[in-house]
Amino acid sequence: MFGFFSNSIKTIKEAVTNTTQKLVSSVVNNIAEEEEFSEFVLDDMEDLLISADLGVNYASEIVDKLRNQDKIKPSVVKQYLKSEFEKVLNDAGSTELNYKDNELNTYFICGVNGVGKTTLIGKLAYNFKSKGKKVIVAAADTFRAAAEEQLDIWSKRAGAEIIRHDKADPASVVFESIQKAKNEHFDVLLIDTAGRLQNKFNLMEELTKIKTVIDKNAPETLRETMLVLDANTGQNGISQAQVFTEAVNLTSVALTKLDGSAKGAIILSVAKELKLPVKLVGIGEKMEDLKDFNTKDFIDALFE
Ligand SMILES: Nc1nc2c(ncn2[C@@H]2O[C@H](COP(=O)(O)OP(=O)(O)OP(=O)(O)O)[C@@H](O)[C@H]2O)c(=O)[nH]1
Ligand SMILES: [Mg+2]
Repeated sequence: MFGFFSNSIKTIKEAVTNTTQKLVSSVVNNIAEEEEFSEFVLDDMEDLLISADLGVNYASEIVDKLRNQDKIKPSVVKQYLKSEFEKVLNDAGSTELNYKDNELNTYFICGVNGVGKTTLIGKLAYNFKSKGKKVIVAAADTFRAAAEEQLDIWSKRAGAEIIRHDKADPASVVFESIQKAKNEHFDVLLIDTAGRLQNKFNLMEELTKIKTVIDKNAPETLRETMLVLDANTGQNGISQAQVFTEAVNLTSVALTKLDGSAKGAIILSVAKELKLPVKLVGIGEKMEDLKDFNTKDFIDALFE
């Protein structure tokens, strides 16, 4: 286990309290005392899962497995959901953040506007720095001046270096950052990108250009192409992800704003629909509020 990002005093259990309520407690409370999985009970269960943001397809798949079988009774619905969710998360692949010692490790971070990309980069920079790593951030969101300023503040706070050129071409900022990171033997390069372009086509074109620069100049250093999703967007996040997958080859997801969200079921949808593991979770606005995602801890937190 990489184990870099577990310093926060807040726990995963606190962060998923509302999700637990919606996704597990409400189903168990409404279903567990029924005699059998009648059509009526199954419909009820499906509605509850959908309203917990599990996604229509996945909710109906779960319910279909319970139809016309006599082995599983409503009294064991909690255990059933637990093993179902565990399997889906395990099938999506390792949740460990890729990292190699004594090499440059590049993290390409993308996502739509406001999801928490720059904050995540600040948190990553801080966490890597506090483990003694040499960190540089590339301000490849040159779309709005305030974005670079914001990243500058985060990187100073974390003690990381930054490459920024107001209004420059994002791909050229990334190129320069890669050269510096390689020449000066940095351990970590974090690439912040724009979310707010006039339209999706422009954004995807820009990300594709950045990806090409990485592929040409430092393919062996790319550890994660990570999509940042805001937990509160729920199922909307899944369609966002599909667009990004077409532009860049995503390897993992960071889920932000899980604190207080009741839509943590998105983690299961990401695993199920996109076959991508969630590797990091944001549980607040502070530098320490970042956690490694771990399937066992998440399942334990959901099911006590
Ligand atoms: N509660 C909470 N707030 C968060 C978390 N992560 C980010 N935020 C807040 O979300 C807002 C947007 O964060 P940014 O990091 O600026 O998002 P961004 O994706 O870089 O946005 P653009 O650059 O506009 O695309 C800020 O107010 C952050 O403080 C989190 O894990 N929990
Ligand atoms: Mg930003």
